[in-house]
Amino acid sequence: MTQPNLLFLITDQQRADTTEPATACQMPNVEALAARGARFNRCYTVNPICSPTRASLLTGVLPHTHGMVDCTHAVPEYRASFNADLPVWPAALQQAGYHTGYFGKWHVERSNRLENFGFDEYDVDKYHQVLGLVERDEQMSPRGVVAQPGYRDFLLYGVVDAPVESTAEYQLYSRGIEFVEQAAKNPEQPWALFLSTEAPHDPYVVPRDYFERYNPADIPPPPNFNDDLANRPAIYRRIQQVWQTVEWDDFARATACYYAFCSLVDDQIGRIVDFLRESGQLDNTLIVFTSDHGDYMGGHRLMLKGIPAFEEAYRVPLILAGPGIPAGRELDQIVSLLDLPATLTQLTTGGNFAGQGRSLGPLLAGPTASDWPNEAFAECHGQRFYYTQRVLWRDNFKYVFNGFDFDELYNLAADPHELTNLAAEPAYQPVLAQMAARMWQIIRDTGDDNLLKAQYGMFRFAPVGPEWRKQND
Ligand SMILES: [Ca+2]
Repeated sequence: MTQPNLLFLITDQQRADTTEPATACQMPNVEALAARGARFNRCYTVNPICSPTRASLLTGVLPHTHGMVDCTHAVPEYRASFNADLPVWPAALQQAGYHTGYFGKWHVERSNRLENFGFDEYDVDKYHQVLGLVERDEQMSPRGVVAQPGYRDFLLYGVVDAPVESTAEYQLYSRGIEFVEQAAKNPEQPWALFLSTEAPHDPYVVPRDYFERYNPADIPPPPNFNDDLANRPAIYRRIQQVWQTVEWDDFARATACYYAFCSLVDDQIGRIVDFLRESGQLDNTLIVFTSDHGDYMGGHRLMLKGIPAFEEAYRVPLILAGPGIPAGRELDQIVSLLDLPATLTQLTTGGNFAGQGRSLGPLLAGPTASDWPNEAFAECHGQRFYYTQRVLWRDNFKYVFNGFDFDELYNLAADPHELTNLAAEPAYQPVLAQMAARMWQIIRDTGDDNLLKAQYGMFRFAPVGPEWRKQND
């Protein structure tokens, strides 16, 4: 038996609950993967937007370490610049003898020369659009746009009369099937294939037969749709203003299109899994399904993602199936996308990949791993506009350090929809101090000097400072 193949499937902007049993979103092929593998119910991204997360997935280090702290296409180099000297785990697979391919959305760095990152074959231009404000001239009905004076209309969703075969997602997966078909001719060499769809990123534009799988009238508003964001940073309310004129029925149509977009991707996943089965490769292929960040989709009366640090944007799907993965396993421990490089290097080549993440091996191996550090950490450096934000999840608590406003603290067990900010509650000051102290420890351990050295008189507003642990141990 050769080393297992790796099929790494990543979508863009897909929140975790679209793949969970309670959802109205239909992804039966992903559900089947979860049934014969493991689903992580609390996997967090390291950043709520594309490039910082994607560069962390490649390098296994936090955005401040790899330098791509904002989106490749949206900001000048001085604002976000990838450190190309860092080791990347696909290169470790290639060096271990894997035949490697990457197709679809990249957005890790600006060279788009993937031969420099361990890929034998790639195409990162053909299967996605240029992001930002997308203008499309097809006829759409229905079609949803958000209009504001002096801004170009923002296309949110649309339904087109076009066959699935015309979509970028269908074509991307056809390319992927070609790759594994070729690879099957050389069964002695393992392969690693990365397929990266732009779907279900906005605008949620879908063929009509997918839209018709959903009835917008059946989609209820999320429990936090009416959150007025009181006692949260003022910028959250300012962003919420963008959506004030959008009524729930429009959110519901957007949600139907979003779910339809997820279902369209799911059909493609079914195609490649069927091909692996027919070509006798399925049993020796580790399949990973995940996404780079989520989408509010009406949560907190927001859409898209960005500086608000709520679960809708940060919790992502993570499903693994194949060799070394126990079947039907549901894991509730807190894990991070930062854990994937070490995990997948270990599960494929058996080797180690150094980085700032952990291997999920101990969680996958045993029924319980009581010494698992049940925490995740994320950092946000803004999105076009500058902000400084750090997010720490530890057991039931979530702490958000906001360099631009006051902090947030949530008890996710008691308040899963994040309606009550506990940061100013006297009873929670010890928890707040512990969370802030742990944040500083991670900042220290990962060399985030920009924050660690911010001890000048103007910056001293965290609940406790970076020296607190030293002074209190
Ligand atoms: Ca993205």
